[in-house]
Amino acid sequence: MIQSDLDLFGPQPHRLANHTVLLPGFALPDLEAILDALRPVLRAAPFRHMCTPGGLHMAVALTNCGELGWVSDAKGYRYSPTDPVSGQPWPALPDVLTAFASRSAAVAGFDGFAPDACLVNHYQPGTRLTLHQDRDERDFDQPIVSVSLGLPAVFLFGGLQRADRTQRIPLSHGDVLVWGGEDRLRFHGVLPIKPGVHPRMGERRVNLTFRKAGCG
Ligand code: MD3
Ligand code: FE
Repeated sequence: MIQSDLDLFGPQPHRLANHTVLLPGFALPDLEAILDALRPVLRAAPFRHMCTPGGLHMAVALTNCGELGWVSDAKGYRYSPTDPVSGQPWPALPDVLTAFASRSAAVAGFDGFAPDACLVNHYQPGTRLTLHQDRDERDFDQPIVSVSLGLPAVFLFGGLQRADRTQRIPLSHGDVLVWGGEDRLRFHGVLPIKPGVHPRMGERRVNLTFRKAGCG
């Protein structure tokens, strides 16, 4: 088969590590449905800058939907069933988003993924996310699905030790990244977002991460 034939089927999945798969542009066909589902979530639980346990304001603004939402305050990082701003439960995870995350995970080789949490991160130009591990979830056997929207980003893909060397992976509007298994606890981060205006999303990058944060 010649290379131009492959292009007819769109960009192919790209394995970054044993259990990490990049699906370039996988969210693009569902983009408007995803944004429609997100709109009422953002109305009920607007983006906010949370405080770190160290007392600093996070550069990334965030919100959540689903049974559990990731929160940070003086007491630490954890998942909470309620939004600390409203005192109400987080907005439900829209079916469109649950189905999309599950389908993404399946395409990447993780069958039966049923997220109970969707963390929505909002980056402005200059915002970065320092190297960290995601370890506030209960079951590290479950994968995480991440959807990048808006301005492009370079993410840092590290190893299981903070000091391990990092790969730089460009992420574009519509890209979906799925990782699990032995890659679940890799250190990772996002370099400062370059200034720009995305034609659909404006002067921002929005990242959705779908997780199974609770038990059962
Ligand atoms: C995890 N978000 O919210 S997701 C986070 O783009 C977070 O907003 C980033 O890290 C964001 O906790 C990155 C993509 C990602 C990429 C590679 C990873 C997460 C990863 C490798 C190992 C573990
Ligand atoms: Fe993370």
